[in-house]
Amino acid sequence: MGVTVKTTCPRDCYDSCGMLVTRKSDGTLRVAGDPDHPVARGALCAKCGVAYNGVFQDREARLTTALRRSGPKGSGQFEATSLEDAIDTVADRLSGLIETRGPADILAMCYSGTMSLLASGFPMRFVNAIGASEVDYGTICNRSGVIAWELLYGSAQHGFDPRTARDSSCILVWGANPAHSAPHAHRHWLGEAPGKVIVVDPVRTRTAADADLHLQPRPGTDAALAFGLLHALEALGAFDDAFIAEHVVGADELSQSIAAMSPAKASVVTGVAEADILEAARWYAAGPALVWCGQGLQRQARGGNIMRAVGLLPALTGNVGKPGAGFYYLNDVASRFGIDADWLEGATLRRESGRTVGALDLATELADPQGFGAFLVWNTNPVASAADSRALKAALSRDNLFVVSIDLFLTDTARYADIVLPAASFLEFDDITAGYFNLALGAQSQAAEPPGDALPNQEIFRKLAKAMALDEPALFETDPVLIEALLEQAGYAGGFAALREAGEWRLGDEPDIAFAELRFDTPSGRIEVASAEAESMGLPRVPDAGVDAPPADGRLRLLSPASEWRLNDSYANDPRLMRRASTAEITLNPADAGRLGIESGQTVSVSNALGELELTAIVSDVVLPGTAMSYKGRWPQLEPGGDNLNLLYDGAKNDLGESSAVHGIEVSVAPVG
Ligand SMILES: Nc1nc2c(c(=O)[nH]1)N[C@H]1C(S)=C(S)[C@@H](COP(=O)(O)OP(=O)(O)OC[C@H]3O[C@@H](n4cnc5c(=O)[nH]c(N)nc54)[C@H](O)[C@@H]3O)O[C@H]1N2
Ligand SMILES: Nc1nc2c(c(=O)[nH]1)N[C@H]1C(S)=C(S)[C@@H](COP(=O)(O)OP(=O)(O)OC[C@H]3O[C@@H](n4cnc5c(=O)[nH]c(N)nc54)[C@H](O)[C@@H]3O)O[C@H]1N2
Ligand SMILES: [Mo]
Repeated sequence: MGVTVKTTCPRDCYDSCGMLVTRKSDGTLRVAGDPDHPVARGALCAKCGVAYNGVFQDREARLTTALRRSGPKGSGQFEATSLEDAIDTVADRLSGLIETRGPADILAMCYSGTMSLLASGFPMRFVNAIGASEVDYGTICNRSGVIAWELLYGSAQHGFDPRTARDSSCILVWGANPAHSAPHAHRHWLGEAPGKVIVVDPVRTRTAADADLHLQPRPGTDAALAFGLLHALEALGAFDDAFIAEHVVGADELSQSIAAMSPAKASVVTGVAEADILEAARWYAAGPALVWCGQGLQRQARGGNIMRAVGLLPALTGNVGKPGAGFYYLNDVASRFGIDADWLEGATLRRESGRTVGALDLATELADPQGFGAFLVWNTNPVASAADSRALKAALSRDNLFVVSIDLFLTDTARYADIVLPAASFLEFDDITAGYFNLALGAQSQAAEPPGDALPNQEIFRKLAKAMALDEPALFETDPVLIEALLEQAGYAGGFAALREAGEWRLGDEPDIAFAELRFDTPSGRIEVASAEAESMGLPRVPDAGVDAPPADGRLRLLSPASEWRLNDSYANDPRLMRRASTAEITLNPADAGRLGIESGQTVSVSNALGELELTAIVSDVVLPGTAMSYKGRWPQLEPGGDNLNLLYDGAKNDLGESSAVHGIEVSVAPVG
């Protein structure tokens, strides 16, 4: 065994685990959880443990050279080419478009592949400097939740410090499934929290099964549940009138809707037993109490309103600004440490505004023959993850669209590229991680050389800038210079050498209390449960208790949440994980399965106006009647029919921020044969 380095997982995950990476005598790496890391505690989650020791190190699966398309788009026919030639081709094409049609003709898209600071932030300097158009990637994930919490509290990214759970008597987990999406937080943080755990989820997830109380509403009915809880909390005397008077704007405008939604009525509307609503209210009322609002929750047709309704609980009960109280949606950890993201991303380099395109409009936008001339995509695989995947494939096939994909693997998106550039994995370069749950910066330390010609995103963009003869010095700053500058912004003594040694740096020894000063970055400086800003956006001033109608005509509401065996669509090509989740499944309630004549293990057709998929049925009462579930994250090219379930999502947006409503799609299910 050779040297061991400490590094940190940069995936799009709440956990941000510390890892130990040891080089074995055969040159391969052993990647394991760091026993000294407070989150990892010596273990990786199953998916990362397998993939980092598997497909991430598999030279056959990894891209090791640049590729130039040699067959029709989507055919997967490429020839290897030198990195220099490939970069020159891209540079010529982009420079030509900038000259003839302007930089807005180039559409850039990136998201969550590697989220460490340089790998995700530095490429934006290039995008800003050339003035390209951008995909607003948040629209595919959490944009409306972000806006909802901003309307209320002035920030969506200033959640509670997880360490404050020790002071809390109740944690309300609403529409999140950490058993899948944050396995370490589920096992250790939630598992060891002294308070009661309540989970609100239409699915009896493992998180829900492990909780003290599971409220199981019909999908899209959460706002009524929130108002029912508020009604019960008021009746218990749990509203904090002094807090409301001083720190909340517009509480009186909610009185009628709260009064109208008795727990008995909420029970009828949501399907949750009245006694459970009352029990949940008592536990939350005991306080101090925390609310963790999942990101999946906003992906409902009225997800923005739901978020705003759930956000009323801390405000009206005064569960803000003190130990053990608060809400969490996301934490902008980098800014909590004083890191200047605008500097890293080169915001001031932008001279031309470019266009912003919603992720759900991607297929439509790229299909337009008069539209974009180039599509530059890295750190994301939209053919697997975005809406209307068949239309997107057709749009990417357009003759006069030049597509460049940068990835570790030949993804479904890369298959439509004219030029594919090979990216290094996080194990192959230094960086800094700043997750979105725990308040810590982590060292991402290089443990191996990238295979072949693969390079970190930031180096690829430096080469591209050079080939395009751009002269902005900020485009060429080196990784060591950037890393030291970021640590200096954060005030970390000792620089990267010290962080590499320590593995991570927590924000203080005691929990950081969010909003301790009770000042909010809203127009009024207070919590705005009634919001003029919302009104100016064409939204109701206050959230309401409205719910979605259940699907008609025997159709089922299809939820597609995070899988235990995938990280978004990453790892879908790992052979061992493919065996763990070999066929795409759909879970159906016994009542629906009985009505449709379906048994567990049977192949079923799942369809709507967009098309049809064949999936394997699992019959289980973990889902409610009228609801079906199939996990996201499969690679279309590895499925028998060549599609994953985003074939069935037309890109319908929810009520706030042009954001995803993917958990609102409806399908018909029938036995095959
Ligand atoms: N049906 C359905 N669809 C969904 C969702 C859902 O709930 N249901 N959820 C949505 C959500 S929340 C999200 S965030 C999106 C995420 O969707 P994606 O952004 O597509 O998913 P990821 O797996 O995070 O990232 C993808 C790609 O980044 C590549 N990558 C990893 N590291 C690097 C690197 O260092 N450099 C480069 N260049 N590439 C790298 C990976 O190989 C992978 O191909 O999916 C959305 N799609
Ligand atoms: N293993 C794994 N971890 C991941 C990811 C992954 O793909 N796999 N993805 C990462 C990303 S990008 C994100 S955004 C997060 C997402 O992780 P989470 O925030 O946990 O979100 P989801 O998995 O989309 O959905 C969470 C839960 O919301 C429930 N839900 C759906 N509709 C409703 C509703 O109407 N009401 C209520 N109350 N609940 C509802 C679903 O049943 C699901 O159990 O996870 C991250 N972590
Ligand atoms: Mo996401």
